[in-house]
Amino acid sequence: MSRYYLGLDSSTQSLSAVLIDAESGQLVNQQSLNYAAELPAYNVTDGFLPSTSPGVVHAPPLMWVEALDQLLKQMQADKLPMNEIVAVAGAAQQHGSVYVGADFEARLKNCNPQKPLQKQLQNCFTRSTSPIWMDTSTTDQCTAITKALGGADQLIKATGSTATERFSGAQIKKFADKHPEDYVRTKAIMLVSSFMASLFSGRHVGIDLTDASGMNLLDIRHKQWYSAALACCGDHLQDKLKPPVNPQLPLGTISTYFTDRYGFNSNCMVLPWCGDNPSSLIGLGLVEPGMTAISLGTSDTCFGLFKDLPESMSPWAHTFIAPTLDYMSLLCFKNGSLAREAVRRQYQQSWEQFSACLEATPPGNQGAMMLPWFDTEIVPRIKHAGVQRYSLEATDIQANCRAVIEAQMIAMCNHASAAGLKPTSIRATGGASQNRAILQVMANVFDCPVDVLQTTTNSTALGAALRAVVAVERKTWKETVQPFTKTQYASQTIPDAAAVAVYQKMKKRYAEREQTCLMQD
Ligand code: XUL
Repeated sequence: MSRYYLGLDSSTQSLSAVLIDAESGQLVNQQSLNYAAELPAYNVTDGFLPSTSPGVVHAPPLMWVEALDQLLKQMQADKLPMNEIVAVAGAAQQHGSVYVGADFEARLKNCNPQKPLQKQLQNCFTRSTSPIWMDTSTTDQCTAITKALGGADQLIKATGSTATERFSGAQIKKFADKHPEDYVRTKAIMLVSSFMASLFSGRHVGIDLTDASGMNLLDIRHKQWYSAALACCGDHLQDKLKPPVNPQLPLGTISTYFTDRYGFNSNCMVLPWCGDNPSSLIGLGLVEPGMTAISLGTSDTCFGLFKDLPESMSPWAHTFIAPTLDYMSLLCFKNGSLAREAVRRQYQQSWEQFSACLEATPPGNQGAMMLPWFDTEIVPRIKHAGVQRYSLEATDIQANCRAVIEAQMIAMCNHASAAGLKPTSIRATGGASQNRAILQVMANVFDCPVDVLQTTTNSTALGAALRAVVAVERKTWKETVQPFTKTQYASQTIPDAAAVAVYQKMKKRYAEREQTCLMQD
């Protein structure tokens, strides 16, 4: 007997669905709908609206609603077993906020299954477009929040991040300050995640803890709203938000709109939706403290699970609450494949030749070192971009290939540890994870084994479906994720003890050199 679970991912550019069978451990179906291509009436490019105001990046919330109707219609047309889905959960792009008036909830409750949802919700928004995570227009609000809450260190300690432009607290403050009347008539403020969960529940549901920790508004130690931050960002904000919800507690059964229109079973459970990064943690199988993912893409990201918050927290990382209710850190390094490609091209090397250079040079690069800032950096924030070489001749092709990889891995390891992560195993994804010479440097620097995951499934949507399995079937995280998160190679890349010792010393030297280049706030 199959047990189907549906996971959705409302991302910046598309809405995706993953249907799994928890009984067989199989992926049953996955599909996706691209907003720009399939909903052209909303006039978005890459999922957001054109704007002439600097830093402003918004998207129309009704587009996410219509995408949901379209995707479910497609699933029904594909004769997927809608009636047998045990539970549905989702995840959404983090930080985006949705503002509705007093009639939103009544309209949701009384939705007519004969008519599309977006037609029934179209006049209930008090802010017609939603600021999303790409918006950087709130620098002034961030300065005000930092000041009001006693400085950057205090804010990081309480909320897990410094005041961040894209985070929802600053976005809400901007709306409350600049459009006070619209703010007053706003009955509810949701994130994209809780907005989508509200549609399924047929009522306004609170923001889940994982996404709430991307707002600069949550006291992450006590897992409740941080009242000083709420007071700074808008009057009576708590009433508009509702208390944050535990991502693993089912919200109830699915609303009749979905049973009547798409054939969902009336017993189908609805779970809160999470932020996409916390969800993808689960979809990549990172369910125990110490498990860490490194994605080697245009930018490199490192995120993983840990139990206890460190006393002093890194100003460059973001700490969120994870779906397991542990903590997760997220670090984004802008100089990712950009820097690797720059070196490879500068020395006219193919990727095979680049790997051969890594293999021909010893760990530690005989004392040579690079600070690999081909562009400005996020982790850490540096005074200015510029590559620096120490005991490293610019003409030495082999040493430069090794230097860029060692610098990236050492920076990642040092900053991950400052953010509370203590990696015990790493799952690598992204283009450069196919290069085993790079993985060997990673294993040696972090002193832990590295796996490469098969990533043919959308890990964010998969993470949501797996969360639903854990919540409903009360199975452990480990046994639930295992059948769905297979590694690509039979063998792991294992650290080499001699190289590990070399890197211990090199990490200290790197940190000292980096320190002299930091931007002073
Ligand atoms: C994380 C972030 C993005 C969004 C979009 O802080 O802003 O990763 O979640 O996917």
